[in-house]
Amino acid sequence: MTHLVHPVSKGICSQYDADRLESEQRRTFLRNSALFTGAALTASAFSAAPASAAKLAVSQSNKEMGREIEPEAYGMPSKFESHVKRRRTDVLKNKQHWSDWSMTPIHQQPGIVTPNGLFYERHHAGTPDINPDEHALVIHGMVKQPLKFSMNDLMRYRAVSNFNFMECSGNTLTDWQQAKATTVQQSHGLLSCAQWTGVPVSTLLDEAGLDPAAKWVLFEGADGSAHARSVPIEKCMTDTVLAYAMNGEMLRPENGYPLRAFMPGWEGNVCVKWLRRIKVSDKPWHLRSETARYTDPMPDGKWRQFSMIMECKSVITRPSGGMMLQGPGTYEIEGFAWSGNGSVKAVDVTTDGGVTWHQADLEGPVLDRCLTRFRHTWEWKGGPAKIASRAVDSTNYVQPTVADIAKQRFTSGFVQHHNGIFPWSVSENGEVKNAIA
Ligand SMILES: Nc1nc2c(c(=O)[nH]1)N[C@H]1C(S)=C(S)[C@@H](COP(=O)(O)O)O[C@H]1N2
Ligand SMILES: [Mo]
Repeated sequence: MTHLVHPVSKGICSQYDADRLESEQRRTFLRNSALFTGAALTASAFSAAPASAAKLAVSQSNKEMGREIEPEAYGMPSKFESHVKRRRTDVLKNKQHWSDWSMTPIHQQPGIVTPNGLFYERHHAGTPDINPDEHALVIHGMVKQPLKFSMNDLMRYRAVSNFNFMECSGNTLTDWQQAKATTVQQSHGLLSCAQWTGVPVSTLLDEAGLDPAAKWVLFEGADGSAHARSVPIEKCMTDTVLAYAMNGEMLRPENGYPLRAFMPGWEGNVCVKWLRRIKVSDKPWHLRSETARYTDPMPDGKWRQFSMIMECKSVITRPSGGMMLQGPGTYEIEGFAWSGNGSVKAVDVTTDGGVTWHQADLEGPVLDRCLTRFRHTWEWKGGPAKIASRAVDSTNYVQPTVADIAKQRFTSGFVQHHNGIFPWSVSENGEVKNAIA
């Protein structure tokens, strides 16, 4: 008989989770209660323990009053989940606290929504603390009537709410030619997904009255870097939102409170935080962030500018780097797929290094320019294996390998827009490692 092992039999989140294993001792009671739940939920496919072993003693918490409630506080996650947090990369060493990346633990995220406290962060000059009562947004340049809005003004307009991923164009950039990141949080954690609420910028541009010659729009932030980007007018008139809320609450200061630009499917860098100014023009500005940075080197020595779209990509989040498989048996391979050009049409999974591919199941909802979960059940026989996923989007674009990308553009050094297929190796003893090269 195959030795069946399933995540729910050893811990609620993941039996492979290194962070969780570290502090396993403290959590014996949690594991015991999970054992029962797991067996009950998955009895047919993954019996965790025979019914006789699941005899449930009355727990101590049944015999006493619980902790006093805090009826008027902001709710926080369980103290037993404190290992689930954003992290810096281990690959790049950083000695200051103003410009950095703070990465989402995507391997610990069930469903498609990233909680606000775990949403990735990228700052160029720290976080300003802006009082919304004093904040103003100005629209000027090639418009009939320049306009100035307070936050109260903005919140009187009809808002939209959409689920969309956001990804930094630098996501995965440490791992083009060599395996550097040890976990999927480090290799793919500049990626998150939220329901964004705000006012379509087209509403405000229409009100200001666009000059017929208008072609580009500047978005500028109120932070110490005065971060700014030029965006084509078409993107503004179709789906750009001036977001003030995500996942049902106002933005956190770190994500741009009280107002940011959000451009579905485009690189995080154009989603200017702490937005204070929108200027309309007939040409782009060619700012530092559009010449020295956020451009892509091409083989002919030229640099590609304004490569805003985050193309179709996917990654297996479980099992992934740093995890351990606990012996041969049935494993649920899962991960995320997404595309800045539309929705995810299909995801294939290989467990033999790309010799054969199997179509994975997509977990609903499958939304436009949104994280989409995929799942594939795998019988691990115990030998060395190489697992990877490959996504196809609604335009029929197929996620490329790094070798495919290298045929079109430069891929060594800290180059952006790495959407290549990302393999993990599984060794005979169950250790999972980055296998990009
Ligand atoms: N004003 C301002 N906007 C900004 C940035 C910044 O440093 N300042 N960083 C950009 C980058 S590179 C990214 S990837 C996203 C990150 O947004 P987040 O921190 O909410 O995840 O914001 C963009 N907008
Ligand atoms: Mo970014």
